[in-house]
Order: sequence, then structure tokens, then C-alpha cells
Amino acid sequence: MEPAFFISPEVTAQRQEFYGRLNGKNTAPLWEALARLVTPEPRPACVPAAWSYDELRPLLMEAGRLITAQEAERRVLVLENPGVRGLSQITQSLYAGLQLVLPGEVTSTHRHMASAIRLIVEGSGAYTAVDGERTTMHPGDFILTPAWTFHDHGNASPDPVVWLDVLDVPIVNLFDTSFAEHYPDGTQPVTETEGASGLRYGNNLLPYGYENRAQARGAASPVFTYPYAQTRSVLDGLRRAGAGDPRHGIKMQFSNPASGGFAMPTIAAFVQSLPAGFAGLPYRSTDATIYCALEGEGRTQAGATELHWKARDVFMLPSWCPVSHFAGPESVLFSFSDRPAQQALGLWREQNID
Ligand code: GTQ
Repeated sequence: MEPAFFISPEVTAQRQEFYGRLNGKNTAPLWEALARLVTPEPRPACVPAAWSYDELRPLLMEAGRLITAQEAERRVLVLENPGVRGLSQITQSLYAGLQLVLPGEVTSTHRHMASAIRLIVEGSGAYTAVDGERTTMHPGDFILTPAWTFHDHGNASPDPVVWLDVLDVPIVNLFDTSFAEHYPDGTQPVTETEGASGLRYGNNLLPYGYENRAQARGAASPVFTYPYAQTRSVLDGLRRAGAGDPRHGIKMQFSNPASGGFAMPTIAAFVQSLPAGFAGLPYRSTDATIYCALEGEGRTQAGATELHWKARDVFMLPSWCPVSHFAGPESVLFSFSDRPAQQALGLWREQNID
């Protein structure tokens, strides 16, 4: 533990008596709280942690037998950081969970102020619908549900479909800005051709005059789905073109093509390819990061903690925790953090440790 930057003064009997009277008036002496409030470095309550898909999948399927998606509203196992159990947080600012939709199920349509991203982990052929457009899910697809958009999910495929949800619920609740409501008539109608948003925004083209419209200034990307087939072919091509970064391998960030910024205003998404035998140099940044392995197997040194992972596992590193990745076979990691929010507020820092 780092020494406190601000030292708490001695508590004499006279001071203690005074603090008691302050307490009675809903006040407190700053000099008793300062060392805890203003730290020389981040002191995350969250700890490095990993969730094994092999361990969670049977529990998720058991949840599938215990409760319907309808009754649950969303059938999700929340991934709770061991350092902050009970708060439904995987990091200080983000919520994550694994959602299951069984064959034949549909969920109700709702919307909320929290923004959501989905990363498909298992199964193909389910859909999510956002503002009247459906997209069919495949493993590795990265799908956006921007704040206050009506959304629902369904699975017409013969197999269970599981995805990782990441929402900015703790940020919305930090500001006390939570609103939520159901779609008035149960399930929203399909009003858009599947693939339309991909055609409009996902191919280095934008609808004529798009930059003049209000949505262009909205922070969420208009791209609905970033299909894994596309992501994977970029990584493959770049892998053939060169070795990548000694810390990050070949690492890309998902962008909003209308702004060049991150895909979501509060949630950054990244994908990185680590070549077989990759031994990454250490790095740290102030954005606590949630990883989901899509392919391969390896381990990540998270400060003093070693996290082992393989395809479909989720793990996380708290703010400012040194991270170095080691891959066995060639591996692909997706990751998510609140970096856009930190950067917008001028808070973000990073450091190459070696
Ligand atoms: O799919 O709408 O994991 O509203 C948590 C809250 C998923 C969703 C979650 C939600 C959803």
C-alpha cells in the first residue's frame, strides 16, 4: 500500500469531543477525511478478477430452467467484482452480465438511459432489435444499444444464445439520471430492413448531408452492428502486414464513423489480436477494463494477480493496475472500458511501465 499523501492529524480528546458536536450538525472535519478523499494514485475498490465460461455456462442454463426471459425481463447473470459485491458492478463505472435467450424466447421491449453494448459469446441466429431494426447475432459480433433506444431480443434459432452485456448503469446512477420505460404495446414492430444501418454507416460511406443532422452530433455511433467476420478479416490482414505493438499486439478500437470517436459516449470497445507465444510488456491506464476472450488461450498478469483465460472467459483489471498479456496460441481479446467518459472529462491517464 502506498503511504497516504495527506497524513491524518492526531485525534486528541478535545478534538474528538469537537468532532462529535460537528457530527450532530451534519458536518465533519476535512482533515480527517482528506487522505481517503484525495489519493496520490487511484485506490480502486475493485480487484482483478476472472469468470470462467465453463463454470458459468451450466449455471446460466440452470437459470434458463428456473425462469423465463419474459418473467425475468432479462435473464442475466451479473458479473460482480469481488471487491464490491452486491453493487452489480464489474468496475467502478460499468455493469457487466451474461445474458441467455433460449430457442423460441422473446423479451419485452424497453428503453433506459443506460447505454448497452453486447458481445456475442455463444450461438448464432438470435436477434436484437433497436428502434425497429433487427440484427442477427453471431459469435464475436459487437452490437450497440444507445441510450434511450427501444430494444428487445429474441431467439428463433434451435440453440441457446449467450452474450456479454456491458452497460454504463453505475455512471447513470452516479448522476441520478436513470429513466426507464416499456414500449407501450409490448413488442416494437420491425420497421427497418435488416442490415440497413450497416449499409448506411458501416462501409466508409455516410448518408448525404449526415454531418448536418442532429444525430451526427449525438455521441453513439450510428453503426448498429460490427460483425465479427469484418473485424476478424481486418485483424487477419493486419497480422500479415506486421507484428503489432509490444504491449497491445494488433489492437483496434471500434469507432463512430461520423465523429471518429469511440462507438459509445461512455463505453470504449477494443479488439486485439495476440500472436502465438506473445509476451506483452506491462502497461496501465486509469480506465478499468473488462476483457472477453473470443479465441485462443493465455494469461494476463494483473499487478500481483495472474489471471488465466481461454475463449469465452471474461476477466477485468481495475484502474491503474499494471497489465501484461501472454498468449498460448494466437488469441483474440475484446475489451471495454469507460475511457471515452474519462477523456471527455479530462481525467484519463496511461503509462507504459517498461
Ligand atoms: O438487454 O436490455 O444485462 O436492460 C441489463 C439491463 C441487459 C437489456 C442487462 C438490461 C439489459
